[in-house]
Amino acid sequence: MGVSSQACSDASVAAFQGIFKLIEGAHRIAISGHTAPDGDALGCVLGLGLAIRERYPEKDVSFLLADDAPVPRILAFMAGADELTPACRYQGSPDLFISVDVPTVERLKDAGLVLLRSRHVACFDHHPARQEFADIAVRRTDCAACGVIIERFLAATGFTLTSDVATCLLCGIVTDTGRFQYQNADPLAFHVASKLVAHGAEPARIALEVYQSQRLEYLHLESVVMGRIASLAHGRVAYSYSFAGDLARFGVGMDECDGLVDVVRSVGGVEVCLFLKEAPGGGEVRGNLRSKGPLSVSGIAERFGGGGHAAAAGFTYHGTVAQALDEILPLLVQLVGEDPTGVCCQALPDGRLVPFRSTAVGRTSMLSAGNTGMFPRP
Ligand SMILES: [Mn+2]
Repeated sequence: MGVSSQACSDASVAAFQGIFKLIEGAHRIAISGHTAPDGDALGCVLGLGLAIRERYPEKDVSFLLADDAPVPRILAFMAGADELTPACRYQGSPDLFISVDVPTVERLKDAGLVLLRSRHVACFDHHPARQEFADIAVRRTDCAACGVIIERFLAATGFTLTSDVATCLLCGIVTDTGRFQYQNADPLAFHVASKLVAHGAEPARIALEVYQSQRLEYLHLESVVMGRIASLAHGRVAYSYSFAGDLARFGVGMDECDGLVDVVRSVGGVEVCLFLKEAPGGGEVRGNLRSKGPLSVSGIAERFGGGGHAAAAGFTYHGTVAQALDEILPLLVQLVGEDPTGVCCQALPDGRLVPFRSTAVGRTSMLSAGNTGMFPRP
């Protein structure tokens, strides 16, 4: 049995047909992805939305943004991106609201209010959810990207894949698999990507726009984040961070910083890593967790009210970067199976937050010469 037939021969088919009927029966349709949208969220809003418009030009299809914020610069190349509207400015009450790449209503932010005004709600997603919020949901945590699910849906229900639709969906798959480098890059992800390229998706354009179009200011911020990378638990845990002042100094927005966790992830020998970015004004810190192997970081994200996948999860922490490190570093050390007792961080005079292990008699630096940022082996 081929990859494509496998993926269509399950319970999703009934849900696909159910959502297809909802689309056919709706005149006004609104589609939204999650807050702080990434390539998969926006690629699915636009890919699905453009496909519906192509097939049903008479329907009124709106592309919504969960936040009242501009479209991330590196994702604005996708067809239809200029029509994305902040949900808070959308006044309609749709016949159908379609949520893509969103595990909880909270992650829909302002679009959650549009959902409440909608007659029917459909959901396509690949995140685990605590509670289902749609009339019909296709939730496939085994899929690398929501873009994979949307392509399966369009193929199963007879939609035309234009090159614009294909590029949007491929952008979701490329970004959610880290350019097919993460553990989720499975045969189905490659199969669907191959199909999308056959339908006119442009991988080189996606690579150019998303990965080769950084602003110099962003790269300078990245160099600061690189300079702060510290490791502990014998190099198996790594972290770095940016302060609100860094973003202000370099003129970089929060939405530009999604790739910074990959800089921390790239350190050899690291099994799990953390990147923290302080929101403007302080008091709130966004955390990104990654696992490079079999360990799951989603449980730690959930402890702080967030969530995600085993290999990639996020959360929002209320407090300072240093407080967040003090709470989360012991959990990461424990996750890799080492002793988390007394693990915390210490601010050096230059502002760097280095790993530390406090003892009963007081704080003892673990930063001995030749062992910078790493706990000595017992
Ligand atoms: Mn996704």
